Amino acid sequence: MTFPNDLSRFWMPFTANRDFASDPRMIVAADGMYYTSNDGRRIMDATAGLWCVNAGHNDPLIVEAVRKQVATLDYAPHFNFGTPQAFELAAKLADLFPGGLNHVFFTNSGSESVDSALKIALHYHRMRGDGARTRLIGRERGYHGTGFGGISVGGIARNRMHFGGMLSGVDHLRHTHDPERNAFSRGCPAHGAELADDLIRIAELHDPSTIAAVIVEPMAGSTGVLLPPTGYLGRLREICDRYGILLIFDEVITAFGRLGRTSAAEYFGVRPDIMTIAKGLTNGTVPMGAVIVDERIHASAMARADAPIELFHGYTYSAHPLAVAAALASLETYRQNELFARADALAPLWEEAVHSLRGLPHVKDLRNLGLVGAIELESRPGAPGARATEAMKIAWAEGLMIRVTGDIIALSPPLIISEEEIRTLFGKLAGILRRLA
Ligand code: PXG
Repeated sequence: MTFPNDLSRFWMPFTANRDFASDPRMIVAADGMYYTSNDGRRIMDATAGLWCVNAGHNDPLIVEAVRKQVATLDYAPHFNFGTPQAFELAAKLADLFPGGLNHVFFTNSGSESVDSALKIALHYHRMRGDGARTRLIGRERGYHGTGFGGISVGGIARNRMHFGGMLSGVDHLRHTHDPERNAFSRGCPAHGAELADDLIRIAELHDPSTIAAVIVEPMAGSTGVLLPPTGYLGRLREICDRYGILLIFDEVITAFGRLGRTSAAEYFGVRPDIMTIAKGLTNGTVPMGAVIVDERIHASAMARADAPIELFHGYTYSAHPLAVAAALASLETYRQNELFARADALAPLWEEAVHSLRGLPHVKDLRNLGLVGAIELESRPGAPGARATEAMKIAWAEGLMIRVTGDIIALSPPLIISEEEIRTLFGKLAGILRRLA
């Protein structure tokens, strides 16, 4: 394997580029639960790539589907033309997701899904003659990708602070993290449902009739795994209904089995008006995202359009044939191997394993839900993030890929992980925590 000697040309995303170049972590192959590093080591993937490879790497069904597709139809436009498989995929997704979520708009990433969802929400109100509803509400610590729409409603300061004024008319709910009351909760924390009432404050402040939509991650991932307090999401739904506000669930990481169900909406029994998905849609194999909208939003666009084209929005690669092939095969693999049920069945063992780390050095909080785990560490004085970053580097050296954000280690393995691999993973993590300065 040739090794490039200039690592500065590729400006890496969300990475300490200079630090990486001084000690690169290079991946050259993958299979199932494991990567292969360029020096030939097997690395357990405890993060499903970036929360996307839910069926494990190089799943034979997906590989074969993409291989076949690329040799049959490499690309076709979906502006004014169609491919049968794209309609088939949309119908399958409509069947999979709850209730009235029945119409699918295809994108290429989570970020594009979020921007598309926000635009569809604004369009919906405008077409109904309720065009004063232009405000968008996000939540502190929310992550909705990196487009201008996503960072505007997003609530992670570092992702916003260097990028100017962003969208106007945006406000943010308080986040739900409350370690004083909820540290070391198993599953969803007991305290904090009342934080949903922050939407009442915001609605009354701005006049509810100016608010188009609220977007939240049902389980916040990127910020370091913050679980919704029991009852919180249902309460948010009720308040949205009271004020005529659309509720958008950003399910980019929660859809496709992460919580042991097809979606977090299904897991929590709360139905949004719009859902954004990506990642697990194609098992990470080919970039793809989608927005799934409620029946009445689609029907309204079709009935009230002011031009033959109902929505002036789309991407060159919306429903790209390779992505569609990868998505259809991913759904088939999830179904054949009953992977969502598998995640659900493993969740109790996973929870035990996560909480077995309690009492180890630096461990400030442990959180879990479905096949998601988070280990929050005490920060080193004056050096936030340094301790978890060191844990990530040691883990890599010991054959383990973990994800860190600030001083939180986030775990989200492929849903094919075995009980033995869960034990190995947490055994290694315990060793790393014991040695960490
Ligand atoms: N919404 C949510 C909820 C996400 O988690 C996006 C949108 C954006 O998706 P794209 O495909 O544009 O990246 C995401 C992405 C992490 C991590 O470490 C999470 C994401 C991406 C990279 C890292 O938690 N989520």
